[in-house]
Amino acid sequence: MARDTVVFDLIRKELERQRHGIELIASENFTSLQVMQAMGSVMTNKYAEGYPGKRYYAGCEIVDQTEQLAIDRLKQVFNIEYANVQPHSGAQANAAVALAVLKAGDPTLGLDLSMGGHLTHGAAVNYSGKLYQPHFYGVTREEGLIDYEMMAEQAKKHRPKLIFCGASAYSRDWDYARVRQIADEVGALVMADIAHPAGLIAKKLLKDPFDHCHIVTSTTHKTLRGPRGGIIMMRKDFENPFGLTDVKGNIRMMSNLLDMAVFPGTQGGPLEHVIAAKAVAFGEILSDEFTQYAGQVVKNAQAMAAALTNLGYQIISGGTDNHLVLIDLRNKNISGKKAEQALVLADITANKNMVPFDDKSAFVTSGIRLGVPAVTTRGMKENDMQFVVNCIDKILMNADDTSIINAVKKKVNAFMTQFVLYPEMDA
Ligand code: DSN
Repeated sequence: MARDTVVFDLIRKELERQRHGIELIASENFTSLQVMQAMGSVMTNKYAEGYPGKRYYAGCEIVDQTEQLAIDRLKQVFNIEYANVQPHSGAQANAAVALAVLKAGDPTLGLDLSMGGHLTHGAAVNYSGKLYQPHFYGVTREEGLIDYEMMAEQAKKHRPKLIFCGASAYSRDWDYARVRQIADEVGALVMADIAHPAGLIAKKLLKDPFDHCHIVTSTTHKTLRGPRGGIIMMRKDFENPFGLTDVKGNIRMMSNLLDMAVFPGTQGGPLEHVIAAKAVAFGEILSDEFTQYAGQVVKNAQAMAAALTNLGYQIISGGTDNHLVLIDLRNKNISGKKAEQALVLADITANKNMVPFDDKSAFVTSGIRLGVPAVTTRGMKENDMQFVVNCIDKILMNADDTSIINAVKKKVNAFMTQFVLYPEMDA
């Protein structure tokens, strides 16, 4: 077969883009080379419907071992008793949980998307908003903190079967004990979606959701720095407090219900090449090097928040406990859309984001979300955050000035040469 130069040329260009730019999308990161090597391996050739030791295809002896290794390592990472590593993504993990614990039309309660919530926690355009009956809580107008009073009121009013906690644009930690208390009062299960802060939770830099939440889901490619994918976890695999049943009406352990909801419930053959890469990433997370990395992520986010605040930027909730900040740009007279577009011209990648009580649409927005997991992987430390913030400020204050944007872009590209990315790979 002739080499597909068209596709590989695009891959080379993407490598160059990643090398030259400052990556501040809070949900992105750079995996290790060995994670990508596992992903780009012969494991992609294998069909393996089922689970280790219980497959519908022959020849699964080796993929059984990599999948079991991924499960065992993930259990060690979070000190848990149940893990399913097959979900293709965070959305797939959440769909499987919903299928396992909800019936069509059941009420749910989650953080409103416009307040920093996740699409799969009940948004009207998502399956979670179409198949179930979603209700929402938000953040407080004054502090920008999760409004647990509202959560409790909504729970009493709508009696959800499942309460989601977790966010995609929230810079503070969660009171999981409070969420569980609210859920217990109305007979709901709690699912924490830790896709964003999972790597920090793994290293005990944030509160542990497993003590209070029945089920925990995550992606594997954000702060966990693994391949793109999803996971479902529980600290104990026997909890089924509400006697949930399988399709035949049999009460089953929650672990069985979740496994069945992933396969055959919502997925067919697992991506064994991605699962092998997850195993590699989970092994990396167990290392001291990752402990240092996670600590540096928090330090960098706090340094970035301080530098932004010094320049008059309004950070929702006034600061950060995790890896990101959400900035309300209204006092700077620039929309999130315009900010995103101007920054990318200078090779700084970030995403526009609605802020709580936003008066602009999701396509325009008043805010921008900045995250540091990727630049921390590149090797940036606290003192580098001032340079990054100065570049952002220069762009946002001169968003229509092409010559200033070009000058900043040159500085950005020169700055990034010191943070080598994938030196083993050809340009
Ligand atoms: N869309 C992902 C994010 O950027 O946060 C997950 O919600």
